[in-house]
Amino acid sequence: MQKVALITGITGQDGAYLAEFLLKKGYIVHGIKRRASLFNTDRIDHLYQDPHVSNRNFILHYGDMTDSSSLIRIIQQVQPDEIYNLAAQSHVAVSFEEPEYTANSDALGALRVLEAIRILGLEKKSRFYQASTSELYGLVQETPQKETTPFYPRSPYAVAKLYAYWITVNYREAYGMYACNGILFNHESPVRGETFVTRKITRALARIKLGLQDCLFLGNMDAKRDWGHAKDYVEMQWLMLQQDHAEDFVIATGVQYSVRDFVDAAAEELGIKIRWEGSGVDEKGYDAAGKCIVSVDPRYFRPTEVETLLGDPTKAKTKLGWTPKVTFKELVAEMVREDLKASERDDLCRREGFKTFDYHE
Ligand code: NDP
Ligand code: GDR
Repeated sequence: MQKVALITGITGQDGAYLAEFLLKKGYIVHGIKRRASLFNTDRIDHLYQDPHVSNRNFILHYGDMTDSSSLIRIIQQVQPDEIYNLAAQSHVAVSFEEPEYTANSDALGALRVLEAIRILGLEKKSRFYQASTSELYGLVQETPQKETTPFYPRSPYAVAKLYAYWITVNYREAYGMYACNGILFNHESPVRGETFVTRKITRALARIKLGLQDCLFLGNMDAKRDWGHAKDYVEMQWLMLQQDHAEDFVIATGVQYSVRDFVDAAAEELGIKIRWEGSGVDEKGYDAAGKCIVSVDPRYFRPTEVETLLGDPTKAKTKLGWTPKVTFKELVAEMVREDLKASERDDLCRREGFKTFDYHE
């Protein structure tokens, strides 16, 4: 029997990698996408199957994490063996602008899926994965952070995810459901959203290299993160649902870099050497010709910042056989390579007289 998986957030970075991974494993993959006024399926277009074809193994449904009725309907129809709850308003800075919506989709959204499983009597059939986050550690209480490290969330996003974390634990304990949290540290890829810092850097530097953009504006250059590759991390999401008992796991590389280190690494891939001057709000980066190509803009500072995160993946290594395959340098190189290709296309358009849009966020 083919296994059936349901992925919320299938149009996102992880959703796309996970869908591809599960299809390769022979799963029938269902995904929930929300209605948008433009197509929002760029990341999964290569997996698309015409709805008029029979025996499809990749099927999309309209739904929303804020709409219980859609979630119950889809789960009833799909009868999934595994549910991966990846959908979320996932941008930490945006969560300060939209705290209520973030709580609704990220905290109550998880509850709605768990309740749907319970209401439909699927507690023993549908295994549940919750996309938990290193942001739970926020103002860190211990370094490196592991499964037992106390949480101290520092944003509406992290507080919403804290609820989702504990409601997952509670449904596991209260109803005997196979429900687990993957506490994933930052993971990136060429399809990372353009407003997360890594992709913002690789995209902007590639555009600067080709003369499509003058300067990259960033916030806190001293923030440190434990960055891995999304492709590696989705495999762990699947493995967590293949165990005898549901447990929560930290997934991280155990290596930490600053935002400035990331800029330097991306610049190096492009053959740009940056000379740094100043600090804090006055920090600037100059290229060999003395042109300012990186500048701090306080608009990107967060009301409460998470300064440093470093994961200890020992439990995942021991129990899941976790070894991250992609190094930091390889991750940066892949992201730069893909953004350079996209910038070359934009450059071609520009030279042919078409205007390309330079959106700073
Ligand atoms: P993305 O932001 O790339 O994707 C989020 C997905 O959720 C998109 O498909 C988005 O749809 C969907 N979504 C957002 N709001 C709703 C809603 N109300 N109803 C239905 N769908 C919705 O995130 P990632 O792929 O990077 O992350 C996946 C999950 O893992 C998220 O929950 C994130 O918080 C968590 N996480 C991510 C980490 C990372 O470093 N990437 C680390 C730790 C946790 P649309 O495409 O229409 O916007
Ligand atoms: P994060 O990722 O907040 O860790 O959340 P992000 O890439 O947004 O920020 C990382 C760090 O870089 C600093 N920073 C900037 N960030 C952005 N976005 N834009 C900037 O210009 C900028 N300049 C500096 C930030 O202040 C921060 O310290 C991601 C998301 O994927 C979450 O959903 C996930 O839960 C966590 O990772 C783990």
